[in-house]
Amino acid sequence: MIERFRGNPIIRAEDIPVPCNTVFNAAATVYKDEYILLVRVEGVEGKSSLWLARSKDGMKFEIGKKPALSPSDQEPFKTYEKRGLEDPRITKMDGTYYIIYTAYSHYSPRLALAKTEDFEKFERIGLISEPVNKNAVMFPKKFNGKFIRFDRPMAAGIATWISYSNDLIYWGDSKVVFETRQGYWDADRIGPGAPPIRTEKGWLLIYHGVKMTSAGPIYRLGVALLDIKNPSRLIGRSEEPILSPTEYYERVGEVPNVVFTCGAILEKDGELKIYYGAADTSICLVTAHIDDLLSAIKITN
Ligand code: BMA
Repeated sequence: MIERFRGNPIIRAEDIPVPCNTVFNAAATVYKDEYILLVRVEGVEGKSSLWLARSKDGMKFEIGKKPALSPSDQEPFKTYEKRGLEDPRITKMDGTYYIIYTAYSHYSPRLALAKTEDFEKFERIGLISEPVNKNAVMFPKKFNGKFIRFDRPMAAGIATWISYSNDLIYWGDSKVVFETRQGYWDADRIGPGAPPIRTEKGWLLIYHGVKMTSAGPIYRLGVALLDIKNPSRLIGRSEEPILSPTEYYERVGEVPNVVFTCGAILEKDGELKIYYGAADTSICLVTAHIDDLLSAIKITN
């Protein structure tokens, strides 16, 4: 169902114009006639910042000359971004591109939100959760006047939660949407991956699942389907992963056995380009037809 791009990895540390440790976990979107990735680059010292990569075909990317977003020197962000910015996700709504990322500090990770309209100027909106929270994805539309996000408060990392907001700053009415499954590839931890994609059958969410082994965690990707009108209702999810670390570049690297997505782009013909971090070391691409992903869903609700 999934086809790996033959030219993987599409972005490596050597492609960044300054010395860095790794490059991985990128947000993905389309702006004007370009594919845009917002790439997590971990510097040699160990802190991450977010860099822009642009492409005409979604496969060959050009990296910017400097980071688009790096740890802020302005409060209140300064305190909470001291250890870097990680794992961004982009959601487009009414001409604005919202970027949720993980703000990292000695207080542990929390969620932060920024926006841009042109990928030139970026503006921070707020710190939108307490620690520990990660992996937030925003829906590309409002529901009954409210913004919706999924996220993964730590609480052992066992569940995807939904929260609502009127103004993007204050979020609440939080509850669990779905959780880890014993005996499965997503038994020990889960987290939202790419922002939800609208389909005829419901909202398709690509998420990561972790299974612990005696040699450490294995990160895989799977899909979940949520009710189109009420995304807090899970319709079903894939029994099997859609992507597992099997290639050398997914098995070996900074963190072995990891495929981890923060962004996917749906083409007009139904092909989905899924960008993912491989072994926390490079950025790779797979494609899948949206109908095949939908047919992998086992309806449980
Ligand atoms: C998660 C996040 C990701 C990372 C993954 C695998 O907890 O920190 O940034 O890709 O672990 O190491």
